[in-house]
Amino acid sequence: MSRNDSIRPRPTDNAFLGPLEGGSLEPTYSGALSFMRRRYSRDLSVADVVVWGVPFDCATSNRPGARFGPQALRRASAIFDGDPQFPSGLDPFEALTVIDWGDCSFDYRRLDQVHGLIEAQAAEIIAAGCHLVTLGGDHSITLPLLRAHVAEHGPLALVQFDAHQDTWEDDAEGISHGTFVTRAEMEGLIDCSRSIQIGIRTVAPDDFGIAIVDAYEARGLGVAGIAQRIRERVGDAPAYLSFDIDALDPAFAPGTGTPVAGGLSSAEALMVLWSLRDIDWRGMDIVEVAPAYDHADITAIAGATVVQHYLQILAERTRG
Ligand SMILES: [Mn+2]
Repeated sequence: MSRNDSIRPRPTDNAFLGPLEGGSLEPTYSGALSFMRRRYSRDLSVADVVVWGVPFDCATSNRPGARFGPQALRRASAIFDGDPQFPSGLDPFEALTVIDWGDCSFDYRRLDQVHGLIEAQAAEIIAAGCHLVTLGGDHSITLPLLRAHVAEHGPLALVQFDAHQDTWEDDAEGISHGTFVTRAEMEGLIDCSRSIQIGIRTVAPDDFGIAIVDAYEARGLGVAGIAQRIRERVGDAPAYLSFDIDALDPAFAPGTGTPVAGGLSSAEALMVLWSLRDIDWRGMDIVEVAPAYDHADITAIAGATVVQHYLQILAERTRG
């Protein structure tokens, strides 16, 4: 190698320039930070999995700020840039082609249009045969995401990690991050008899027959017990994972809009998720990451790791 070769600049923006599969030697603090350093692309013909952001938080009841969630999750995910990953020990991108689609576009002045735009853009990605992973955003966005997934797959079992049931009364006219389950039940999007919520530690008026493993019960059951309850409930039904970061205790996820003490640890939640490799996942979202209340990226790192585990699960499934 000549001296000139050794000082020739290497591309640092893998998000635009790098391979769609394989790793990157880029620093985790430079360049355009796509999710896990995947290529920014809208070429759905090459992608197995599409990660995108929905930076919307106008349906929050308490502290806003989840609109900054996608950026924080991407930044925290840069450390997971294509090397073998824990716990599979394998590089998920050897089995899966993952692109970062960028963010959902909508006009913040037209609140009544936002859910329709989320649904339409999600539907386009899903109809192309891609598995969709969404970085939120507040929990209201799960409603249009479910509509888009159900149009393709039929009604889904909902596996919801959350401090809140999100089953408050809803007249089907407004949008709220506390009623996406109510609306999903009203619209027949979820099979409540196959659905389950984990980490609940608030009380809402209705459960629609959805099974609940509340946070204290979860602590008593332990990781294996929680995972068994989820597997027994969901069975072989096609399933959607909605992970509200406030399922975690505020000690593990302070950066969220409606924190509640007494939740899961990040290790417990990640171990449960990793135990669910045999569930027929059809899509997922991670919601309510609000970095303005975060400290040392604790919440963003936990959220990015949830998605990193989910991508490893999809990669394991591809490997067979
Ligand atoms: Mn929620």
